[in-house]
Amino acid sequence: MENLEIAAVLREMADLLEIKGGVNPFRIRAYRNAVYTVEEYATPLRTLVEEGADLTELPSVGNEMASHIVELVTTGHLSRLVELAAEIPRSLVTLIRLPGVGPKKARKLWDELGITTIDELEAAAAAGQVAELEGFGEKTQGKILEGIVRYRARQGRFRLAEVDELIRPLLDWLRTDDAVQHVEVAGSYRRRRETVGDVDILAISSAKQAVIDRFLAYPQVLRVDLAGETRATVHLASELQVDLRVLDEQDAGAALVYFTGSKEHNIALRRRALERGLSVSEYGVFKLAASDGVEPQEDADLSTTGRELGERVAGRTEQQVYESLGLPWIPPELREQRGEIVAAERNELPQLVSLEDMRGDLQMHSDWSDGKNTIEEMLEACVSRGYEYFALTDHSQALAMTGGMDAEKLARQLAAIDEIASRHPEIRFLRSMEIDVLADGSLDIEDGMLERLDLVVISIHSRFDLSTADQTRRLVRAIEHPASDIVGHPTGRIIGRRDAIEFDLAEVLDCAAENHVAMECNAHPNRLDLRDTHMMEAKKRGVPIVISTDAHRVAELDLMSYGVEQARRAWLTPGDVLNAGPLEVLLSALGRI
Ligand code: DGT
Ligand code: CA
Ligand code: CA
Ligand code: ZN
Repeated sequence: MENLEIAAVLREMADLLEIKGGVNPFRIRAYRNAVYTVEEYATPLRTLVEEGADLTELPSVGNEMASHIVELVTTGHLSRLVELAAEIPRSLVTLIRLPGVGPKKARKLWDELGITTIDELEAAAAAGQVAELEGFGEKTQGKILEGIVRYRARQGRFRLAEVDELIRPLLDWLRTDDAVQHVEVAGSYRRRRETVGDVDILAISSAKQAVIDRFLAYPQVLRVDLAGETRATVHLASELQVDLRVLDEQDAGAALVYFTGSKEHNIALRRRALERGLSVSEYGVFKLAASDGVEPQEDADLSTTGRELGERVAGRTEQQVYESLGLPWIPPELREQRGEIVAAERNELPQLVSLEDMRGDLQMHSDWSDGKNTIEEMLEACVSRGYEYFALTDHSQALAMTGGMDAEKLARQLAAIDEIASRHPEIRFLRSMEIDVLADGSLDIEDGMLERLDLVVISIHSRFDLSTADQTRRLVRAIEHPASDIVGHPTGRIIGRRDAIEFDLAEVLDCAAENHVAMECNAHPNRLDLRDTHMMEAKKRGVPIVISTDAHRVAELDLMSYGVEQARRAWLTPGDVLNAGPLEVLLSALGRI
């Protein structure tokens, strides 16, 4: 069992205990803290269990949690959960994922209306029964109905980082088999889309059945949906669907192009091939028998073009496939039919930014607000990642639950920073802060303090519900503040959980360009905010982008790769990303020097 799956069981325990009610809050917290530890833990806990390590040495893991983890790893299930599920319907935990439904409300819905599932809740809310319950009301009922629509919309899609975590051990499992020559993941995963529907794995082997057998024997396979001679489809315990195709080496390039997609990109390639008297499919690029002027067909599979296939001209590598169509190789992140084929034809594909280009991280928190590490630990972690500069951005006071700083606390922090920075000349310490944009667009700290900062990040953390006009006005006013440099996670969305706030994107971007304010691409895989298409719009309007992790602990500094991947999907080059460049250029683009 993978860490993510162990964490999911412990989280379900905590949720069920909370819905049950009357449970000591410390017990529930013990589960939640353990969830955190397990999710964050870099190596699979099963290896610790196999080695007989003492799990209680892990942070927030006591005897009870340790024995739960051992039971899960060795048996695949948790008897306490089975017992609890006999008392409380497990499906109730899905209800508390909806906005406006906490554990107490879920319990009440079950007690009073017998609701145990989202479908039942939807029916009851649509019939107006939910509003009548004490403590609910019309507003909550409306919010619940909206939440259900959104819940359904995202169902079945996994965040990219979740997929990374689930799929890496499976790839290792396949790669250690002698029958497997090479494994590659295609599909939306390879295009680094922010969410992934299913995972498309391609394996090269001359012993196909052996590879299929190895795949089906993966311990996390929950059920087998299809098992053929060269392909199989399974669901993992996490409910993630994985397709495997086993290929001959000579077909690998063509298959990789085809299964990487996107579908729209494939269709455009196929049309281009037909115009050149060629046919492209997952099996290769072939000459078509003597052209008789048949019109290229828009969609249909190649086999249905009704023309004879001639000589095979490409298929072993992706490079060859593109070359046979008169194109340079196109990076997977660009294969979304957003102009990449035209750009490739003209040899105008962008030199995409890469992780190695990044010279600093411009949003992170320390234990002065809601971060878990000290300032110095964060600094040292930035040094060890080879950064030239970094910005420490603890919260302002409006975010009270984060220990946000008022002017007095900031003054103390600045003194502490002076002392730490003086001992670390190896990296440039940017004194910064993530300052709340209040509902009226003013900033959550005195102007006098802003002058003492090297860099000012402004973010919205409240009043997500303002009208489009008010939200636009709020952002414009904040961006126009002379101290503002970067808008943090500009749309505030949390993937699958909270929608983006509504504002006039064009107006806000134009205002940012005019005021030398950058937009952040928040690299946290739950946010990825701005998203790819918004960043393309920002680039078009001359707004600089920064990519920041918003790390709340040292390990999260490594989330930078997710931000970079989204920036690549937005066609950004190192020149478009301020923190991929030298500090002087960054500060000058922000009007600081
Ligand atoms: P997903 O799984 O929803 O995140 O998105 P993809 O892009 O991974 O889509 P998927 O898994 O349905 O198919 C993988 C690739 O296979 C897709 O990107 C392109 C190719 N493909 C699938 N269906 C078609 C099709 O009907 N026509 C063409 N030309 N290609 C297809
Ligand atoms: Ca897929
Ligand atoms: Ca698929
Ligand atoms: Zn924030």
